[in-house]
Amino acid sequence: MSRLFRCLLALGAAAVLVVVAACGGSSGGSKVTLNVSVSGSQMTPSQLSAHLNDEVTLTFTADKAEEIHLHGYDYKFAMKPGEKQTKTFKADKSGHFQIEIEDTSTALGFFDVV
Ligand SMILES: [Cu+2]
Repeated sequence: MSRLFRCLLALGAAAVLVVVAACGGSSGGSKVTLNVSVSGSQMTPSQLSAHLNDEVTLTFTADKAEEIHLHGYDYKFAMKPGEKQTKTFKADKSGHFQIEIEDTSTALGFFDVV
């Protein structure tokens, strides 16, 4: 293998790394809309996700009067049957956060920020 060829290979690998880093950096900061419905102990969809620094608009509807708690961000949604509750926030904490019906500690699903 010639020195020139090895050098070109190294440059190619470096270029790939730069592109990957650029894509990773631009994945946050988008607007993400999550519409979630809760029926009994079922949340649909049950797995929510966003990228770090996305602007998330999270809207819940529920079939009962209950408090829905998003752990980690510690947001509480006071639900009434059929009424929407919305919160818009910046996903500035990464992690795997549980969503539950607070009064009964019923696990509904997760909000992942990656
Ligand atoms: Cu809770």
